Amino acid sequence: MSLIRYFENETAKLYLKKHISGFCHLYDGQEAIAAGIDYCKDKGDQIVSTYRIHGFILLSGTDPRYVMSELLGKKHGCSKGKGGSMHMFNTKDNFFGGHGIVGASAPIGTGLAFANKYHNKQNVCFTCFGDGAANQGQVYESFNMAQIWNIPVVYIIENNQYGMGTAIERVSYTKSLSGRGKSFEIPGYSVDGMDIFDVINHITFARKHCIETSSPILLEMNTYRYKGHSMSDPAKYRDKSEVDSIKDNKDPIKILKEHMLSNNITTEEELSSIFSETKNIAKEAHDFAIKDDYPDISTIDDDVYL
Ligand SMILES: Cc1ncc(C[n+]2csc(CCOP(=O)(O)OP(=O)(O)O)c2C)c(N)n1
Ligand SMILES: [Mg+2]
Repeated sequence: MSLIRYFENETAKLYLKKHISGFCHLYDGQEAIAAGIDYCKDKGDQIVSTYRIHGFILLSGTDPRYVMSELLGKKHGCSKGKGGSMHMFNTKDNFFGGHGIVGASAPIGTGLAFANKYHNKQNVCFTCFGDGAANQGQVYESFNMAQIWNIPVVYIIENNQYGMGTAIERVSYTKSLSGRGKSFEIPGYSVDGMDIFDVINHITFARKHCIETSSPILLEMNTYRYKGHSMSDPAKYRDKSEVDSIKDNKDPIKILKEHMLSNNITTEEELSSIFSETKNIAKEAHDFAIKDDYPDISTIDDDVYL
């Protein structure tokens, strides 16, 4: 979680200095979800998500330097500098991106989970999308298919309370999204997405349920994004006091830190060494990406369907 946090700090700096252009959606605040899934996933389980993927691509095992280079459109970027913030993949390690179309991860994840079933693999696909995406039609087409074809897919709604610039109350008839699978009899649970233990407990349970019943399940992770929707969003639709209050009282890193210290699981020294190690990794990624070259012009139509 601290790697993601520091990496996003460096990303924000690089964006503000205009080293990064185009869309850039940060994940700080939501770290416990990517970290919890990463902790619980079994070998062969897949993950697919939206465009808010920096946390997932980092935890997939991709070198943070190559993630940062991708954000800058540089040569060593994990999508060769052509995908940017929204389109990063590590299919070798079962991270399937990285999709700019709101709701698109739902059918893709359902398809990946179908492939697991077809090949008799005891694996699930963790299929993430946002609260805004939860109002998209393709999500419900996916729910129907998943139930009728008994597909072991864990749907994860990252409910960070906002779409692009709209609070969930303004666009969603139901504020709680855990019941969104009800018409398809998909069981749904509401999770404190800021508490890594609640995330881990529910993911563990959901994974087991999927495998044992060969059927879908839905988890609503209640979370919060600290920055604007993307780096170009001044976030005027919410008060700074709201953000500050969540940072003070619900921050996932702070919660874990306090738990570990008060239960003597770790020491201040051990934690500060983890924090300085992850901070350095993020800084190295920053420096590497700045020094990296842009892709050669001759590669402009490589990997592009023409
Ligand atoms: C089909 C489609 N419609 C609209 C957009 C523009 N758009 C990009 S992000 C976004 C909001 C999505 O919010 P949410 O699902 O809550 O995800 P979050 O950004 O909060 O992670 C919208 C409307 C898009 N990319 N795709
Ligand atoms: Mg949202």
